[in-house]
Amino acid sequence: MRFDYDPENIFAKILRGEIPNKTVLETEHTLAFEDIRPQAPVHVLVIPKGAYVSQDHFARDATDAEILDFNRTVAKLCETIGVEEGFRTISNARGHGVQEVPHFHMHILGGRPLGRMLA
Ligand code: D5M
Repeated sequence: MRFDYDPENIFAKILRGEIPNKTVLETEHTLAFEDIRPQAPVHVLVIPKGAYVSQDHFARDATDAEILDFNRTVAKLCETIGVEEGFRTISNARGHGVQEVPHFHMHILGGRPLGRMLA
């Protein structure tokens, strides 16, 4: 598993339009789409369009406009995808975080009581 940016990763292919996705919301800098293996009734992935591997790299290297756009998109999603009663955001990073796709993504999960989970 590599953790430098791999332009052949599956989300880069989605951003280039090479493979389909179920888009929920798209903005100038951000794309949100349904997770292909949903873990809850609502399971949306939010990704920046820029080539950032993980949340720490995004927060460190992205422009203010990208960071604002990403966060406002998350807020908009939380008002529109059916998680008014609560949700969980998760972003896995690198090996110990068991990150599968090396393009920063935030999971938004909801639509049912999620239970207590910190690890
Ligand atoms: O999780 C990566 C997540 O990405 C995992 O929940 C499945 C999802 N995934 C993988 N391929 C696709 C495609 N093609 N469309 C939608 N969702 C996908 P993580 O462990 O956080 O890296």
